[in-house]
Amino acid sequence: MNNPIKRLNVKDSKLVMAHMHVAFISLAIGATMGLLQTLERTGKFTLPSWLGYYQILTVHGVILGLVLTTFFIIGFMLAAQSKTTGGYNNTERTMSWIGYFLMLVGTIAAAVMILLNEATVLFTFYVPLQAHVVFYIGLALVIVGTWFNAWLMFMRHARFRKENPGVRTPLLSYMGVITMVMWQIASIGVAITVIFQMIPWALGWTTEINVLLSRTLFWYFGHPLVYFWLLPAYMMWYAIMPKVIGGKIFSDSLARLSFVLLLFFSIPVGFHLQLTEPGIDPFWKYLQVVLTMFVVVPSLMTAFSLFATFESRGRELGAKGMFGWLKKMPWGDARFLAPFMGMVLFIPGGAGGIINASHQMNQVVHNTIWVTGHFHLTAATTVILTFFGITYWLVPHLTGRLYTPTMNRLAILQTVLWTVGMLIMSTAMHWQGLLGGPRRSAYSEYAGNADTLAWGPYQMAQAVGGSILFLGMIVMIIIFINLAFFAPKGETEFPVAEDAPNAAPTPAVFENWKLWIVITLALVAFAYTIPIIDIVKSAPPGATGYKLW
Ligand code: HAS
Repeated sequence: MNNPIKRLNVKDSKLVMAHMHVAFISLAIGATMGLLQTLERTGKFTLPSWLGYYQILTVHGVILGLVLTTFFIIGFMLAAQSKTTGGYNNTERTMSWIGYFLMLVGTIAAAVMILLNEATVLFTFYVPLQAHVVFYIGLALVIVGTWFNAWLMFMRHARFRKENPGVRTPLLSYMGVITMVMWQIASIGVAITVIFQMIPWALGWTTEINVLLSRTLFWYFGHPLVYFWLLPAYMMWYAIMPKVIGGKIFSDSLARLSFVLLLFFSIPVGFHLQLTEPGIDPFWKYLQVVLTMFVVVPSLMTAFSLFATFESRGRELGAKGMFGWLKKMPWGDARFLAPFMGMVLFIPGGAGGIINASHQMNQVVHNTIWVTGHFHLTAATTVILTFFGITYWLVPHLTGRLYTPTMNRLAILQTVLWTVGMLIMSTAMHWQGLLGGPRRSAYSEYAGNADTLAWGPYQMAQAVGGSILFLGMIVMIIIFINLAFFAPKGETEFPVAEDAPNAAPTPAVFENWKLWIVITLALVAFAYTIPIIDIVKSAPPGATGYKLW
């Protein structure tokens, strides 16, 4: 059993902290851009002439959606694996450092191009919007950097199995490996479009590009991308949260099963983001909508498991009735409160996702600001509040400092600011979206026409929410800097939960990686082979924008 107080070895701690520094610098830059966007959209604030609306929108999306998340997730998963398997050896650590520097160089290259206004292509960098080639090379480096970390995690998991025959692998390491297997399979799609389509096109080697193929390869990756954000939050909910509330893991097998299902169903569903696009046969859209409904199931299993964890702990403490456990939870502990608020807001966030995925209803909300409201509830609240909840104990654990009561009070304030700010902003976005408000639009584009009046109150509400979130970001950065550099020296627990005493043994089949990978690839082949052949074959030769490369 792990000693929760025993610090991660110093070399692994430095590695993880290097990731955390990049993540929190990104938070500061990205959230500031978010504030500027909401202010611009009120019409009461004009951006300086050298800064474009779509430029800051690109910085916001890339730096928060791609950089913060990737660095935080890899840092957290490395920490979790190191803690539960006994740490990395020099070769494994070197692989991770190589990955880290590739990601860092790639991020800086892409960021410089965005700041020079040479890559104002939003976080989805869809063609035919074109960026400077250095932006695409930067992205390619980031992806390759993540692969180094994926392979290092696979190697460490395999080494644990070899060194501990017959022993069940640690749940956190298992979940990290599933997340990275999914990432490895999915990111090949975006790597192909970036390396074989976008880079030659940006260099002028090709003059035409198959837009639909590129978008399809992007969304083949784009849906698992959002699960790459979600799964580390689920790691915390299943394997750490029970310890934070003083309870036990409800079921190790159920947790592993839901991760295996998430691996199966999170990749072959990218068409649910392309439901309104011509050129894809409706049959394949329908099929992927059905598979999307399957991917909801492991999230419902997660909700069930969490309710069971909370209720079991509540009953241990004397709670009665269906929701009596609510009174027994450690509300004064931000390590609990922040992720818990993330879970609560995932209920409307997930329901919104099911609406999006329902083909006909998607016609109402697609490309409206409803979608922006959806991902601010899921990614920017559920996932990010969970990441903040992790930061409160992970950073002081790594730096050998204390998570003090003062920082905990600030962290509770931060949770309240983030929850309230996001509720106001995201509700206004959902509402405006239902009325047909466009997803991305600068005030300067429609100033003076009827929309100025129609959207005014909603955009004002979004600016109020955005300003509260900006305050929340400042509080978070203060907490991070304190825990990283100034908090008193001491020992902070790395909470890792244990099984319930009467838990049934976990079936050995969960380590049958060949089986899981073959099923995943078979589902991908089933959902994508024919439509991709169609997309390539039906590309009108010579028509601008519709050639293969
Ligand atoms: Fe989504 C668009 C469908 C989940 C992120 N999504 C997006 C975009 C992003 C995003 C970034 O089908 C925009 C992409 C772009 O730039 O165009 N989404 C879904 C579905 C789900 C879903 C079906 N999305 C997420 C998550 C995200 C995310 C998670 C980030 C992390 N999404 C879509 C669709 C679109 C889309 C369409 C395209 C829209 C368009 O037309 O453009 C599901 O996976 C959701 C399942 C979740 C649940 C909730 C389970 C609840 C739990 C909490 C339990 C709470 C407890 C506390 C225990 C079923 C686990 C209880 C306490 C009490 C006090 C009660």
